[in-house]
Amino acid sequence: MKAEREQEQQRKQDQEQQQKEQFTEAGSIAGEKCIVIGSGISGIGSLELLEYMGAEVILYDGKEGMTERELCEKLPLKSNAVCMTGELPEKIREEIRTVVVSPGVPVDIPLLKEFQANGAEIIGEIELGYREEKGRVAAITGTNGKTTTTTLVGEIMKAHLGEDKVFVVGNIGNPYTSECLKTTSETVTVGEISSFQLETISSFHPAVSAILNITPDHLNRHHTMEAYAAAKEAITRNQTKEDICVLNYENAYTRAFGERCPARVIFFSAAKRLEEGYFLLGDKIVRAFGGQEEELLDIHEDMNLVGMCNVENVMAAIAVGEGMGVPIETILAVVREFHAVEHRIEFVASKGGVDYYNDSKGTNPDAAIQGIRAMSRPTVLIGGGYDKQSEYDEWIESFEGKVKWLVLIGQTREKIAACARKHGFERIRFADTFEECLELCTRLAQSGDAVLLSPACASWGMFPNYEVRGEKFKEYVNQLPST
Ligand code: UMA
Repeated sequence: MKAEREQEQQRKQDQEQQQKEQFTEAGSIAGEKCIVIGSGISGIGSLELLEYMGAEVILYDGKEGMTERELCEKLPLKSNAVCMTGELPEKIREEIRTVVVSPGVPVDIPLLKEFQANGAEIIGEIELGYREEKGRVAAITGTNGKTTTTTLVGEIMKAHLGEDKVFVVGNIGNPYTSECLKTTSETVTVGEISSFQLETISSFHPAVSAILNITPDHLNRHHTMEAYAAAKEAITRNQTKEDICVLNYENAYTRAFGERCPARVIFFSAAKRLEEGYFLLGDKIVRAFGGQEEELLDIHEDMNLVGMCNVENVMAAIAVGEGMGVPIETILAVVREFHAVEHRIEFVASKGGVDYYNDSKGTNPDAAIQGIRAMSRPTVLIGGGYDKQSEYDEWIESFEGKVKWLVLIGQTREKIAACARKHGFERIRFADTFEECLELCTRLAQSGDAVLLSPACASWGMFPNYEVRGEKFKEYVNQLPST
């Protein structure tokens, strides 16, 4: 049995090495014509890496109305890439061998299908970066909690190895391709990896992975929950029993996945005493292994983060940290010092007795439920934004008398209002602009209340991303008079 496992692991390692070598060997990518689809930060990172490796790169963007001139303005100074928009010439569609896709580009668009039919390899930016990775990788996915957990794991690894030996990359906003060339056999890369990014990996192989939870999100892109869950589970695709996968015992999808996960599974639970793993017992985070239980932290005294979601994130980060070989004392010291990540249930300021919280990263109903749960005061809630075809019932049900007013903005406002009324919640107001919404919230909130921006929707359509939405919220709050 052990021999079989070793053989299987060896086979996977050889295959991975071969894939890497094929890609980076002199002559394989050097001089080859590659196309990068999407000119956001992933696209530009990929382009720079490919050019560094000697490839001839075409930068393509499918945005309607974008001109080649506008696209060229996005090129890094030294780049020789050719910029293309609109319909691609047939010759290009036929001769390209490697296509690097940005995460925001759906993998089922006709252009990608055509490249594939013509024999091109389609990879994502994460896969491209990984093929140049020289160190160990810890990778975190999940519908919610990714950014907090990834940031915390990054801090834990830095405390253990030193700042310059750790790279925190991925969906968190730092392309892997911008960091991968700096990696060595002594470095660790910590990646926040989204389902979009996992759709286009092939050899990506973390030593420790984590799937924090899987709840409905991005269904406009993945179409079904099964496809969405499968994309997340792909984080373990190349893992073996020598690797670790950290899973949430309290999430139906991740618990079931534990049965078929190719890596050694470490569970965490915020609700159940586990025989093995990390769990919450009263106010204490406890670790159980080999029949021994050990109290690690008190969630009120030793943590600066609010909400049960953050207890889960901390348990996951401890599990990943220990999986990566960091001593528990180092991990706990980092957890004690760690504060909320920007835009994730972030306390902004108290103005006129009203506490303002920025949870702009609450971009789906499940994340927004965590935002409401973390509030301990009557709350004026800002919701609405881009339509990802989410259902809002559970979010509205989680209001449970805590939400005083729901102020709605954006494309989804009518859909959310209809859903709220269906559940008997009538205290709804609409705002046409974000500014109008913020002024309205300030008028509706009384001393002792909280105002929470946790919209359950993406920001697209009103803002370039959730960060800009959160920044605007904070700017507005910070200029309010203190009394
Ligand atoms: N584009 C096309 N064709 C398409 C769709 C888009 O050409 O069919 C072009 C757009 O015109 C645009 C470019 O692609 O020029 C944008 O690419 P992108 O959307 O992949 O954006 P990037 O700037 O490269 O950012 C991406 C991630 N974006 C998405 O997944 C949508 C960032 O995650 C990530 O931080 C970054 O790579 C670095 O890894 C953001 C995000 O919203 C934060 N992620 C989702 C989430 O967290 O819910 C998954």
